[in-house]
Amino acid sequence: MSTRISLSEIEDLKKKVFEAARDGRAISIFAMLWNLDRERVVNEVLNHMTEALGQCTTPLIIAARNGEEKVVHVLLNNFDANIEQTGTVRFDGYAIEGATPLWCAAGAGHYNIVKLLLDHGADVNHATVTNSTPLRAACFDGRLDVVKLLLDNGANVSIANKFKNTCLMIACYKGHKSVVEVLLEKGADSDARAHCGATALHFSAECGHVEIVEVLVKSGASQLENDNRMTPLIVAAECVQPTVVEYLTALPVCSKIEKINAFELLGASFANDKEQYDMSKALNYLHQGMVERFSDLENIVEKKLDPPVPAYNNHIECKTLAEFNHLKNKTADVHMEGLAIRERILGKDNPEVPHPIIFRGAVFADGARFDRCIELWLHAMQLRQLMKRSISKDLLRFAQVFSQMVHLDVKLPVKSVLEVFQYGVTELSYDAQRGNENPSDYENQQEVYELNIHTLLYLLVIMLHLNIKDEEKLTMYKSVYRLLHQNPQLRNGYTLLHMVLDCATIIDDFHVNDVVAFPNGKLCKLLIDCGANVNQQDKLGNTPLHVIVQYSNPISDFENLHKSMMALIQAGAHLDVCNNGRKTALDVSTTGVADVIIKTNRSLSLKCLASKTIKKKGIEFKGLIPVALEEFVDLH
Ligand SMILES: *[C@@H]1O[C@H](CO)[C@@H](O)[C@H](O)[C@H]1NC(C)=O
Ligand SMILES: *[C@@H]1O[C@H](CO)[C@@H](O)[C@H](O)[C@H]1NC(C)=O
Ligand SMILES: CC(=O)N[C@H]1CO[C@H](CO)[C@@H](O)[C@@H]1O
Repeated sequence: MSTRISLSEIEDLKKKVFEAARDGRAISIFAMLWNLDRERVVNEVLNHMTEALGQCTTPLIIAARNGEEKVVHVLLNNFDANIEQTGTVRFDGYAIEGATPLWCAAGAGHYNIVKLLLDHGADVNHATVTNSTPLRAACFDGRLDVVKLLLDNGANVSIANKFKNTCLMIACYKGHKSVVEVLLEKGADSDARAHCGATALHFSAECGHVEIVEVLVKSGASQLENDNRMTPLIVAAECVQPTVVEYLTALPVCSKIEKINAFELLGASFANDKEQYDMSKALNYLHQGMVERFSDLENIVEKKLDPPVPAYNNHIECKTLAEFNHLKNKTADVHMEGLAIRERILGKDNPEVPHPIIFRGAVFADGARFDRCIELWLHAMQLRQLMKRSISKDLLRFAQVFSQMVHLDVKLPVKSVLEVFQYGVTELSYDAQRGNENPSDYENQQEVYELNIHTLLYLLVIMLHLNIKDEEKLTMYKSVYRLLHQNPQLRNGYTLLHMVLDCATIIDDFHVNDVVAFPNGKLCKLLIDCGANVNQQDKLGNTPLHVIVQYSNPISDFENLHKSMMALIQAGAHLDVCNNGRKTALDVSTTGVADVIIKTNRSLSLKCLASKTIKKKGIEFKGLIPVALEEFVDLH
């Protein structure tokens, strides 16, 4: 049976059926659809994707996601909805692309709907775009009943997501012990490795789920190393998980040296952890480590030390119980002992080494010991850049602490400020490389790149506060030149000069905005002195001069306005460059003050006048004059 229906009625129907499915009104759906043409109308309505709240779903998917069992029932039984449709749904703030109704019901823990879908023949292993199966969704959620149901219906425990992260790993990470047990019974491979080389044991050790660690070990899981050469035991010690360390070190397979390393690393981590700082536990485990070294006087395990690290106050680790007892009362030395131990055991190249160094530095900064803070942060930043890891956050952190120092009138260490700036300039060139190596991540890369450009500008403003000697000035100019040479630009084509002259340039609001403000005439001059191109146009064709003449604070901040404009004009900024809207700087100037400065300084060269006329009259010139001149004419 079918009745005629217009296109606009179909559109209306799509909306109404979707809303009814979302809200669980099964009878309405039946009433709306039952006498319509199946082939033409019903299929179209039920396959229609509706976008709402960051999700993109069909009626069946939204009903499964929301747990509307009756709706699912009607859509499957009465209208034969396509059970393998996929859409985008949100779970825990993440957008999941390519999710089937079954995936949604499993992830949201709607047992009856999972059953219904399976009974109707849903593909139990239909994975999302990132290769997450319905079983993985259920493991994440920790719903044992759903997990069992899926497994009984042929779910494959071995399918990993695109990061090679298995169902077992996610259950271990989230701490769902009974799910872990069932997965193991069904033959999940406990030694499978994720992309980072980690096994299920690493994930449970990291999170301190000691009962799961025990289940895994008893089921025969191996203690493998991840890509950072860390065993699950070392991961537990680094993540400050004492119960896991105690359990794993008590196992007969744990060798003496593994035990020593684990105790020392755990103690060292307790001494410098942001969340779990605990001096008495730190001393307790450091002591255990030392006792272990001397537990067999026939076979004493001596410490083999690396050269001392200057940032750690050149601290030398204690090698005997006597030295340890001497160290015990000197809290500050225990902190440095901890940092030295972590670097020795984990290795300089380990990405986990820097974060406690940063924490310790921050504590020094809070106590106004800026010198120690800077030494530690420089060390952490060096370790990161050595391994070509991003130092974006480190740079910003430095800009913040330097700003705080300027604000508090604490003398800035010239050498360190220049050093940080140089690291920043190098980082910017690495950003460009990273962009080329990984074009699929363009948006994120560009975001970080632009953040780094901003941070470098903050550092430049801070450098203007330095009491700088002549030979250091040369170093500074060279670094600024090296920066300009990379021609850093924002997505809108803004150069450093545009940014320095725009009062809308974003300024970090943690201390930095106490010290940094734009426009900044002094910095404008510095950039120009170091070779900045005063006529470079942004994507809208605006030159730096176009930007500064629109400054809305020309009276109260006359000094910056005037200094900037004079610097631009004296450096040869063409007053008559047109932007994409064919407007010169004078045309877009919003204040009389800027007008006056331009007019009193206007002395158009003959070359400029000629170019203006050529463009105005539309005279042919391409190919008729030297290429260098063509560009010049084009500016006008
Ligand atoms: C389960 O998935 C794994 C990994 O994709 C595959 O190698 C294996 O053949 C699958 N098992 C079955 C029974 O389909
Ligand atoms: C270490 O501190 C304890 C109390 O915390 C104190 O009794 C002891 O005398 C101190 N030892 C040294 C060598 O300062
Ligand atoms: C070169 C030149 O004409 N400079 C003038 C620019 O305008 C300022 C006033 O804003 C004058 O003081 C300069 O002499």
